[in-house]
Amino acid sequence: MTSTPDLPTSAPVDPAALPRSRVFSGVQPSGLPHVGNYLGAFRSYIAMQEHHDAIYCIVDYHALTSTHDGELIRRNTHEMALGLLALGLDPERAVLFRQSDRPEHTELAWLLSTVVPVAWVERTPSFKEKRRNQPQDINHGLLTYPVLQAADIAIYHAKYVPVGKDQAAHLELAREIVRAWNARYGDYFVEPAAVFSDAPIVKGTDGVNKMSKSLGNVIDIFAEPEMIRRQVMSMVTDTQRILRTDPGRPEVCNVCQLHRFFSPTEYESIWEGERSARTGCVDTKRLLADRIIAYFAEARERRRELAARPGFVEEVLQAGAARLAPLARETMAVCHDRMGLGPVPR
Ligand code: AQP
Repeated sequence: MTSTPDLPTSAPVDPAALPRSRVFSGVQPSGLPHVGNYLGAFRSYIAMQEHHDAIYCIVDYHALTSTHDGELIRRNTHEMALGLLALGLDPERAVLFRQSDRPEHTELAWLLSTVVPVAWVERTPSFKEKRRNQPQDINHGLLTYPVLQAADIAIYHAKYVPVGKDQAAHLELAREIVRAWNARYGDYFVEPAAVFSDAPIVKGTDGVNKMSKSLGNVIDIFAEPEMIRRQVMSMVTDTQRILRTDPGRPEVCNVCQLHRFFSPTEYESIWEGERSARTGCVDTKRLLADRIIAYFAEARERRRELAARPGFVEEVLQAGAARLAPLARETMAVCHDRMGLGPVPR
């Protein structure tokens, strides 16, 4: 049955406060996990597995729209899964799987695409952005990416989708798509709602753009501490603070913003140090690097332990896909029935 979620789609939501429901989200193996992924989405994945029926997916079909090195996609898929498990995703409580292990997603995407006017996908901000960022490779997959994303969510009737704010337009489109299908073939799919964290868009080290694997402006979670330090020290701060004695503006400084999450009990005094010029940008960055390294130290250790267990990640991914088989097949059977695929019923 369709249910219209009563969630605001712009405010951060406490996952524990939502009624128990099905949750789905996916991450592209187009690179390695970064702080933007973590603050914008992965924290919510982990929080939501406690109170919801959660399904998380490494969306390798999606990654093919921008990464064409097969070996790299396979390696990143493994790394992304390993990273999520190290960060606390518990395969006993949540399902973790690889998208291409459930090819029903692509079939459903095709079925859904037949209710989607081309104009809907042409106007998505992500497609326009890709047109700008990779003009040499505007493949058809980029255009239909949001339809596959709608299928990923709809196939399991997920109601809540923890994502960063960059995904807001895709989620709106997913709602429109299932509404259009339901209007044509009868109420069946759930209209999903985005769930945003209190860090819905984390800026990258350039201080301007969203932290993004493809822009290379990331702070990695699992890199060696020295690399994390280098990434943090390269961050652009308040561009109007030229001299060490100039007062800083924490509200516009990305380093200060990240301290809100990595120095939660102290960030106000850190901000005050910036405002009064008691501290300089370099001090504040050094401290942030220490905090980020310490924050993820346990996960880094856990990643090392899990990586040493041969076959572990693959077992988790395959078991996850197997658990979802009945659900995916049932959805496809209903779609076939309603859309007129297969033999005439006796
Ligand atoms: N900077 C960010 N701030 C908040 N949330 C973010 N997410 C990604 N970057 C930020 C969220 O992380 C989840 C997984 O993202 P993804 O890897 O599947 O896709 P993406 O949003 O396209 O991430 P990237 O790093 O920008 O990848 P590329 O460069 O390959 O396109 C999503 O919920 C996303 O919102």
